[in-house]
Amino acid sequence: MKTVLAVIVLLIGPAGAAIGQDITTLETIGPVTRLERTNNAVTLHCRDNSQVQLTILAPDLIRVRAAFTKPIPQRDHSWAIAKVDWETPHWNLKETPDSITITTDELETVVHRSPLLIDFRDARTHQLINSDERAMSYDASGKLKGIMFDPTAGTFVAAAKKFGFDEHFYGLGEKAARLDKRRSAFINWNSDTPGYTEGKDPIYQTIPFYIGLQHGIAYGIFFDNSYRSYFNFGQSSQQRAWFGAEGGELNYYFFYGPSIKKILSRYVDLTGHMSLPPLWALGNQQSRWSYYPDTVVEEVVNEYRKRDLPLDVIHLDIDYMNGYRVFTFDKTRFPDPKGLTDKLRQQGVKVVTIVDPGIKRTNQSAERYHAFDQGLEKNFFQHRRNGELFVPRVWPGDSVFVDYTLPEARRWWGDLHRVYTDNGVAGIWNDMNEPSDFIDQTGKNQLDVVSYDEGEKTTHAKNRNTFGLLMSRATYEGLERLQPDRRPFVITRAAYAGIQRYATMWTGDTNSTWESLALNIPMFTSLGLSGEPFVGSDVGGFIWRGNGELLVRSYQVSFLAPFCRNHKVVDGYDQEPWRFGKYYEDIIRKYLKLRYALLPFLYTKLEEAHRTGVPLFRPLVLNYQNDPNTYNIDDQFMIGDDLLIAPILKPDITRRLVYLPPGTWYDYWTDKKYTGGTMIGVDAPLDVVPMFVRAGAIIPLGPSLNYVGEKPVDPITFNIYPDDNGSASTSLYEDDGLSPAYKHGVFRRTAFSVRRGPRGFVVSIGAPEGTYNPGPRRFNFIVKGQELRMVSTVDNAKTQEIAIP
Ligand code: MIG
Repeated sequence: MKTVLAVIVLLIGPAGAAIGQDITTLETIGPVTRLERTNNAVTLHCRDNSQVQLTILAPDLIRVRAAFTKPIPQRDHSWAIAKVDWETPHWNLKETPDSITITTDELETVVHRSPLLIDFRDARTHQLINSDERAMSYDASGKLKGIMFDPTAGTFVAAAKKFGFDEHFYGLGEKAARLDKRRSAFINWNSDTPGYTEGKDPIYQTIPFYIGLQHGIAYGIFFDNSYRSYFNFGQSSQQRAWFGAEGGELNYYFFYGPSIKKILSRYVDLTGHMSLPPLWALGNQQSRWSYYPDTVVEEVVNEYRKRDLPLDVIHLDIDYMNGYRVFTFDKTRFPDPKGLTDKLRQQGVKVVTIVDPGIKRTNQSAERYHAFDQGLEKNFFQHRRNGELFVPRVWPGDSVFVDYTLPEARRWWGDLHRVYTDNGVAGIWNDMNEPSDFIDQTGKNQLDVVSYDEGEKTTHAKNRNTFGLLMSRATYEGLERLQPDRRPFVITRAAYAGIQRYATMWTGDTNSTWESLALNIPMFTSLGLSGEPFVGSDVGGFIWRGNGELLVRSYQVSFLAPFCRNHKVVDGYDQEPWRFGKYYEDIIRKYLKLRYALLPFLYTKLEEAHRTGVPLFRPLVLNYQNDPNTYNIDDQFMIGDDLLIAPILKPDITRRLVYLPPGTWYDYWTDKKYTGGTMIGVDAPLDVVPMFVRAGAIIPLGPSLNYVGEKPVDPITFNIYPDDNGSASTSLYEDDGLSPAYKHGVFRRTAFSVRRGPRGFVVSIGAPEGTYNPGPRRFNFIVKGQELRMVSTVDNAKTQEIAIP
């Protein structure tokens, strides 16, 4: 027995030991002795002098904050939170000798006094949604110090919840894992992990937010703690799901659905809505580590145009710089950056440059480097606790990092981007911001680095996971100031919750393997369930050598991902769409063209994500949360409510099974109808990705484009897929695609609905919402499965009906 145990421990290894840590050895919070009530909160005083504060933010949102053996601290700050001024909803409080109940219109929170256990129930049905398995815990006697990553970080705090026999877990941001996180465990500690494969953990980002779903009823928990954190969804026990962190507060927000969509909306109310990127960010993008000199960049763009492949953006990786000095251009490779961006812009192509956090340390040489000199003079760089400048080693060699927790440093960093905007650069790609350090990738070398942190002067333990968020924020706010009439486009690798306010993301250094491709889907869908809708992955994979088949199948996933960028490592085989021959190139062209045709649809869904937090790239469970068949589907996804895609994720396969949820579905390619609620077998030769449209949908398609804005979006073709009653509906969102004016109502949202009339069909176009006027254009209406079509020039400034005879 002993040897078996030893072998298991060896197999799990030290990381496993930390994740699987038995938190039942920790001390628990004392029983409630009395309470205090304010306008929006109840503070519970405990026998051990601990306090728990329950704040009622919305009928479906309660914050739980615990301080062990001390009062709730006055200071209350989080980089993730966007909204603090909640309008307190109606609520009431009931006390009995055993419990305290806080009731809103939707949620009933019951606190048992001894031991202090919290239950969340549906206020209408009193059904239990989530409950504490044991009282909130803390490591009073330092039992976990030995296995903590940073024993100086603070005291380990944890909350344990009962683990549902049929409970499923979603979200948790960027994890190299499947969609349903049931029976697995994770660590959050932003890490540079090139070539990661499924199971590698942690990777680049920390979004400590998850959604639990049991019997169709969903709740959310956002553990807003940026320390190294642990989430365990019944990995090795059927008793409990728990989360904890190596320091900081036990501070979490509880969201009640019951719908996942409602939880996501609340989550972005709390942590911020994604701002709309420019519409061209939805265009096709091409990258390489690295395209240089300028003539190679032009050659790639020319090749795209010559081959009739759409392209909107080309990325310049680290070699555009003068010796990896951020905010400079290499004078030989890029003698005239403005001339280059002007020339590319005439071909409709925008340039995005990479910007890393490492600023080359140049004080020991005679050389002057403005970014280093200014930052040093202003004292904006990170220091160790002993006052020494912190000198990590990254691409420029010995470097320094900015303390982005300093507001003035963020402003300075943002303003440094003038060299890019002045040179016509259209977007910024933030890499390496975990922050990566070649001296030591674990973070151990940075533990004594102190950040200003609003005057708290805290160490790396607290600030590592928010570094990428704050760097992106400084970049975004800088671009906003430099070009107030343009929407910033920022891409980041590392992040913390709230990142959607500032940056889009990509999933870092994947492999050109089928396994890596298959991971795209659960990663994109999970990110969407974590408040990050604008996601993408290097198309074709980053590391190792791919081939034409893999590249085609990869485009068949990414042509519908918000961020569609082909990118490749420095020493890898070329991977642009034409590199494996005409056969593959022709198929890739078909999908890129389809993406551009679908832009009116994709942009409408992107705006929905901005406004409601519901992502466009969705797991089936988001649309069908009452259908258990969807709970762990990793190889299919949906775009909005209407498109279902079942890509091929293995080589040499030309047929697969597809699950269609209940309802009627149309095959996108053949219009053949299927009845859902079952698996069907479909053919998928290399040029076909199985794709289905929900009956009742209308998919708007724009004209064929080489790039966004090449010509007016005219005509728009509405493909109508009537349901069994002959009805269908959609809405179309349009704006100028470039400026922030949409925030002030300068957009047009039009509702379209179709019904079966006595003769043919009738399209009703609703009165448009918003002040943006795209002018008259031609609308084509095609009723699928009926061979009916109608072309009409429409100025949809008013309500109207059009008959399709
Ligand atoms: O240490 O800038 O994930 O996309 O090409 C590698 C070079 C640094 C990592 C990024 C990758 C980029 C590469 N970077």
